[in-house]
Amino acid sequence: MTKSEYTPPKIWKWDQDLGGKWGSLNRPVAGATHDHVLPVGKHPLQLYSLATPNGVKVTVLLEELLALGHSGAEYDAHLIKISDGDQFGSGFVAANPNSKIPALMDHSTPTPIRVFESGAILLYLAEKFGAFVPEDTAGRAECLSWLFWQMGSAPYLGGGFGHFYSYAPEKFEYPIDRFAMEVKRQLDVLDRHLADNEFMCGDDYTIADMAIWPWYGALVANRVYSAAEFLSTHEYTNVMRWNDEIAVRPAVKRGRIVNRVSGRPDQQLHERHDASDFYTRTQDKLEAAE
Ligand SMILES: N[C@@H](CCC(=O)N[C@@H](CS)C(=O)NCC(=O)O)C(=O)O
Repeated sequence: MTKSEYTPPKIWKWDQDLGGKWGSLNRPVAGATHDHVLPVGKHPLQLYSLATPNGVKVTVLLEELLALGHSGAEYDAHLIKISDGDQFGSGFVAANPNSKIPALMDHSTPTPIRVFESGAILLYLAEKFGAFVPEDTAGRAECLSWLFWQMGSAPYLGGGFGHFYSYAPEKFEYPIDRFAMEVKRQLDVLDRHLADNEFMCGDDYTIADMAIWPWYGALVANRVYSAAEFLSTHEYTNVMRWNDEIAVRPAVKRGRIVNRVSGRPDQQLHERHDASDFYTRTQDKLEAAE
């Protein structure tokens, strides 16, 4: 049932503030709005990010690589505040012309390499260190299929369901219904698969889990959009089991607090420049020292 009608004009025109949580931030054009040189820390890898689900994917992988002993995965994680428009600074746009976190610069190569899009960053790092992506053809095909499933599916969860359920200036029945249905279908895809598989690609934890967990794990754990009850996420018992299994990994616990600027102070590490920062520079410690 359509509750309100909108007749689109002949030519769409940009209203500078669409309303809602992100309505005044985005523009219908790309490119930088201001000059800003990105900081560069001491480590080979420089990450420019924020602890949204897309950002967490990368910090979890970096912490997992370090936990495996890959010292070349040491990184500086610089905070990009998207609500302040940091993603439109000239330095960030040079790292990612799409102006979205996360963006990675690899300074370990003769000429620094930029990588943007979280899926591309996961694959780049997994290949660089030969970890968390299967080497055999069949295993690799399965892993990349789920990795790209996430890249194609999560925009329906975030940009579709999450936007209209949480961020839009008003609640509209049609888009909430449409995207709730799609998100429940996606949860069922995951649930059926995880009934027969410990992780997304079988027995081994891979970049496919690292890509999917920050979105769909957070959804069933009610950490995004406060929608667990609305979507009856407790019914997806295999997704819940998989979420719990991943959530307790020490590297995941570290990765998910990097570049986090909300929630409990001890769960916020605004910037990470050294492994010791987890013990000395979380917000609770910084506030106590003031
Ligand atoms: N497909 C991209 C999506 C990245 C993305 O949407 N990032 C959001 C935060 S989760 C962002 O930077 N938004 C800022 C904006 O829209 O201006 C990826 O996976 O890296």
